[in-house]
Amino acid sequence: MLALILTSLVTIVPFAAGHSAFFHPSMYGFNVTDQTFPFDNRPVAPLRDRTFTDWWFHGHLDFPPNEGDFFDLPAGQPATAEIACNKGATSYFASSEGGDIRNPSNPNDVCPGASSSEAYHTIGLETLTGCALAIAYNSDARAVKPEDFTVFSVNHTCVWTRFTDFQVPANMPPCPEGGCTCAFFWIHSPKSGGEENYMNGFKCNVTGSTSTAPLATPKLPRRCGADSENNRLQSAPGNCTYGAKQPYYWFNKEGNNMFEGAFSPPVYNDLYNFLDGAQEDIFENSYSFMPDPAPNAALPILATASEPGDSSPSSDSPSPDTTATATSSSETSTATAETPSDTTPDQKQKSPTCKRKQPSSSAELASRSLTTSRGALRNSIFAMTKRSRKLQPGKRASLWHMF
Ligand SMILES: [Cu+2]
Repeated sequence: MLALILTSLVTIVPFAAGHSAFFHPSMYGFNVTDQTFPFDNRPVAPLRDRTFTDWWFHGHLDFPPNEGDFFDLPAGQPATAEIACNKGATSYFASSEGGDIRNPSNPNDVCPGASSSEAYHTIGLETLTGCALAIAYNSDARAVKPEDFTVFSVNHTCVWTRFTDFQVPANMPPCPEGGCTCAFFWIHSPKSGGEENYMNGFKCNVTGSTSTAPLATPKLPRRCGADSENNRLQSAPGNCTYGAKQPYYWFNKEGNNMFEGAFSPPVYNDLYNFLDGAQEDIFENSYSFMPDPAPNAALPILATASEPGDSSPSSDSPSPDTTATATSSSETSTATAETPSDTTPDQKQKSPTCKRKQPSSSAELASRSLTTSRGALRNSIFAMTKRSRKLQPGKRASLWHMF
């Protein structure tokens, strides 16, 4: 009987077994293999229940990139990263212990031979939760502290494609001598796998700067968006953190800055006021008015938002939409969402199995099976989400009434 129940669970919720990481020669730990540490500490190993030194920079600070290796961040343009479940699935396969495992029929395959739930902890487009790049204006990674990182670019459809564009804000100032320190962050959907953080540090450099205004001091993001899973059908724009925000440090033994439970992980999307694309409002001069967030707080005013002839921004649209307009070019960043084919021969990934949570209630199970069985609706829901983002918060809910 138990076996029967387990079998049906597996049928409903695909088993999640894979992890993904950012790969580039500029990263810390680029040449770390499963043999380097006494345990598998490859860049793709998920971070959870670790001590600070074990999760911070993935424990890879002693494995810096070679002199002169930087990940370039062209101001106002996309920086294309490679994300994969195995170094062998990236352009850097030559230094991977398993050699080239790229999918010849799909260059965007994040994890050749694996299903999407295995590779990216998603059961479809609607459970992609986004990932982020953060920056600290300090060339010395060892001197960088967690509160120094500011998220400057988000990709909501991460980690769906190997080549992932991160739009760089147009006003990014130049880095100091020796470059900046950056990191990739990702926390996946609670619907496809257990609690996991991902962090890969790397050396980066802003190119083509046209502004010298520094970044503002980053603050903690706040959960303020519509959250139907928790019966919050409306967003609370006044309760959001605007401007420069820190990345999430979650579910480790030490150094956490977010304390959400296993079924409500902090994610890089509208739920925490992380718009898709470049975070254009992270600078000291981005806002002319910035009240403390609270459910009924007044909305901040973008310094660049008011134009001659505009009605008073404070009485008008909330900042999320103002900001969305300012960053609308980032909409083009989203890579084509296509399910990678799983035709490649069985490619054994060395990733340890992710612990998958059991659904907490039959109601949740029902909603999961509903989502998975309505594959045809997926794309339209995804499109609705994108559309909903551009609407006034008050009007967003009405979009969803048909569901
Ligand atoms: Cu994983």
